[in-house]
Amino acid sequence: WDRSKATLPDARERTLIAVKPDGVQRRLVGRIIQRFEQRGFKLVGLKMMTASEDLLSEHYRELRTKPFFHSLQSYMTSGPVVVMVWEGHNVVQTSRTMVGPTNPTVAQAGTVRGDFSIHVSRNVVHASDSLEGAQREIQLWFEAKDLLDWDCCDQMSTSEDA
Ligand code: IDP
Repeated sequence: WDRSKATLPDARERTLIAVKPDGVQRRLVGRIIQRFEQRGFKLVGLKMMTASEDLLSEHYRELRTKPFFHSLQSYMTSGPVVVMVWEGHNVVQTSRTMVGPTNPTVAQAGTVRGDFSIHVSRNVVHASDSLEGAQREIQLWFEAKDLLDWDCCDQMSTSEDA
C-alpha cells in the first residue's frame, strides 16, 4: 500500500452530513454515523450545536423564497443538530444515494430517509448535493482547524490503487 496514493484529490473528497433536530430527538445519531462508517468513509469533523437562524438562512439560501422556508428555519433551529464532515471517494454522490431523496414518500427502504422518515418536513438528515455545495457548507459550519487530517488504518480497502 502506497500511503502517498491515499492523498489523491479524489480520495480526499469531503461532504457535509447533518443529523437534523428530529434525528437527534429520536436518538438516530448513532445509527446514521454507523452507516457512513460501515460504508467505508472517514469522519474528519464532528460537532453538536444548536444552529442560529442566520446560519440556517445562509445554509439554505437557495430556499429563502420558498413558502416553507420559515417553518424549515424554525424546525432546524428547534434543537441540537449533529454536524459532520465525511471524506472518501465520491462521498458527495454516494452519501446522497445513502440518504435518499428529499421527500421520504419516495425514498427507498435502505436509505436513511426511507428507513426513518415519512414526511418531507421531518426528513432526519442533511447531505450536501454537489461538490461546490459541500465546499460552501463545510466552510459555513466548520473552521478549518476543526477538520482533522488523519490516516485511517483501513484506507487500503476504501481507495483506488491501494
Ligand atoms: P435536500 O435536503 O434533499 O438537499 P432541499 O430541496 O435542499 O433538499 O431542501 C432542503 C430541506 O428543506 C429538505 O431536506 C426538507 O427538510 C425541507 N423541504 C424541502 N421541500 C419541502 C417542502 O415542500 N415542504 C417542507 N419542507 C421542505
